[in-house]
Amino acid sequence: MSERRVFSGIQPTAGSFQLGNYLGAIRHWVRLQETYQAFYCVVDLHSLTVPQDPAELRTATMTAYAQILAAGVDPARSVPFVQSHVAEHAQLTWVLQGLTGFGEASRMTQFKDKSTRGGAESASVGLFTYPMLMAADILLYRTHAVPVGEDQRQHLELTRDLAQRFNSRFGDTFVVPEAHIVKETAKILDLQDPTAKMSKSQPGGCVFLLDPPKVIAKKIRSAVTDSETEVRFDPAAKPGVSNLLTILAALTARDVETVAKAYQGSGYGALKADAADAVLAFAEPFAARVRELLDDPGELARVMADGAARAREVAAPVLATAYQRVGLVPAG
Ligand code: AQP
Repeated sequence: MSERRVFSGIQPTAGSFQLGNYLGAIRHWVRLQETYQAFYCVVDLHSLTVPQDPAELRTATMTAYAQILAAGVDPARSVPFVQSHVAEHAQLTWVLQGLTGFGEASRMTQFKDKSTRGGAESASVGLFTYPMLMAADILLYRTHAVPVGEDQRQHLELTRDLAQRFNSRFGDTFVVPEAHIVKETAKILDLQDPTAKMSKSQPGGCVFLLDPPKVIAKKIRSAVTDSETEVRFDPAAKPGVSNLLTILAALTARDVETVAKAYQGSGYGALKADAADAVLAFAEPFAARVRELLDDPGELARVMADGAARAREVAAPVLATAYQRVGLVPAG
């Protein structure tokens, strides 16, 4: 097994992962566990940066964990765990907050977007310090590569800056991680507004993988395209059609140009129908596997606890080193 490590996380805030989460991130998690020491995390603490119903959050966390396993993350090949089970994440965050400039954090576009959506005054301080928690997640595992979608690139840059800053002030402690962004699927677009990324907070144009098959198929069949009829991969001029081609190509393991050629002369209807079929061919067995895992909560909790214990084995000594280097006196 390689000494190189990969880390990534996903929020449990919706009842179901959306297609962008799967294509942009989790699919790559599954692949990378074959060649890296892999740590994958349901980042429940990140979800607390916006209001949550406690019972819903508990259910969403169990469901998110089941979805990671159902997607192919294998506890025998990787370490899947829940962020709040490893207290070191919150502890290192505090140290990193002390190293982050207020102006630097203010430039994070995700904070600007999310805080303006609900009114800047009502945005939590947690939403502001979200990227430092993400940096702590990654740095605790001395991570080399972080598979994420394009929307996380800026947070990754901040993580790299914080690692370098810490290392140069206090001595070499953290690995400076690289973003692992697979260009083709880095930004799956909203089906109703193909200028925006697919996102659970815009449910109209978002495919939730655990939704009933009919709902999924209908959303894809009614995807916004354009007033032409020619199927062509041209993200700038034809974002809706190109998005459908990207989805279909990724799910059928083909090159996007090859897929586009197959629809020359056949119009948008056939493309939409095949994209819907491809999504369902993944989503239906995925949902069945999620249900199976959730039907045995005792076993799921056991796997979770095992993941947390293995994560802590790596995170605890890294946190202890960081605490010691910044001058905190050890407890005993
Ligand atoms: N549309 C997308 N295309 C490609 N990758 C995406 N990711 C999210 N949306 C897309 C990637 O999924 C991983 C998990 O992201 P997250 O935990 O930040 O999920 P999220 O932000 O809760 O997902 P949403 O739907 O995007 O939520 P909101 O509406 O809150 O913004 C990450 O690697 C992310 O890049």
